Amino acid sequence: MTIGFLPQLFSANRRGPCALPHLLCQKMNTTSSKIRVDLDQSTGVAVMWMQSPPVNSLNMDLLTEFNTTLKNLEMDKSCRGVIITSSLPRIFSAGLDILEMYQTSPEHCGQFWKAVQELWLKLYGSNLATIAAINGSSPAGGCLISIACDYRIMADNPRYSIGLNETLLGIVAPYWFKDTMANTVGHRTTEMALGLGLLYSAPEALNIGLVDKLVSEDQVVNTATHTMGKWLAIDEHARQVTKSMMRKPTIDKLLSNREADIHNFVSFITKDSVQRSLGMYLKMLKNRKG
Ligand code: CO8
Repeated sequence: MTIGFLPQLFSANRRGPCALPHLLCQKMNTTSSKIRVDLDQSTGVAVMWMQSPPVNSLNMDLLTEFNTTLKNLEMDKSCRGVIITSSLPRIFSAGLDILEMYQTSPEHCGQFWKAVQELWLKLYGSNLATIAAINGSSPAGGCLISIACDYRIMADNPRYSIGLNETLLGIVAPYWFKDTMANTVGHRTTEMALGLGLLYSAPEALNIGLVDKLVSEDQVVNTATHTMGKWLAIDEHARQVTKSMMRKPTIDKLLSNREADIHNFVSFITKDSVQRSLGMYLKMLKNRKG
């Protein structure tokens, strides 16, 4: 992971004029094995490309790199906004990697859940302006990443879907998934969406406000970059305080309850009945192929 050098490189000119040679100042491309970052220093906008084939499922490695990347960008004062997208065709993210929760030890499940919490806490509470450029399907944890951002732009393709479909796997979205969804689309829509495990097509997602804009597939990242300009035109302090005012109560609920949430997750996910459901779901995914 090479992003780690960014803060040192840019620390001398945080939010100030660039003292480095012109070309070096304008664009920084950094690549770890699962995330590529393109930071345009002239605009302060970074694009985080998830690149973990086949489906960007959030396993320990991707979660860890995601969290480190976001932390480094957050500390890098030359960065003011982040666009999150996928470099894989047709998939934004398949959500949490089910194999991390299936037939693994309670200790492993606990560490995994802590990393999932960390991702949400960092992203939902980020001081940066954040936009999800959803260029493919985005179930469950993929949807969580999207709704944790400030704004969502999705590819206008009815084959792509987005939603919190946990109940379809026989599992229950935790309260902070539910709260993030309710903060986005309202209580009643969330109740139906979670209860039925609904995955919305892109046009349906726009209709209920789960995403904010649909554009053609090849324009998703460009439009996100253009839209980011609007967010960055707002006074930074005013934007950050407003965001915190809207999100802090939801974040505080988990922060004051993190260990209990991990404990609840581990005791739920390791139940025999839940493990059976996950096993059946994995089998269904494999059979669907044939
Ligand atoms: N985890 C692990 N493996 C996965 C996942 C996943 N989430 N999604 C897909 N895969 C695997 C498939 O099994 C397949 O493996 P293999 O090649 O070995 O057969 C491979 O990835 C490719 O998958 P597909 O062939 O299905 O690829 P497609 O391009 O046809 O479809 C989709 C891509 C639409 C993403 C499809 O794979 C899909 O629907 N995946 C399942 C998505 C899903 O339901 N995710 C939910 C994960 S749970 C979660 O995020 C929140 C959990 C909260 C827990 C709370 C508990 C208290």
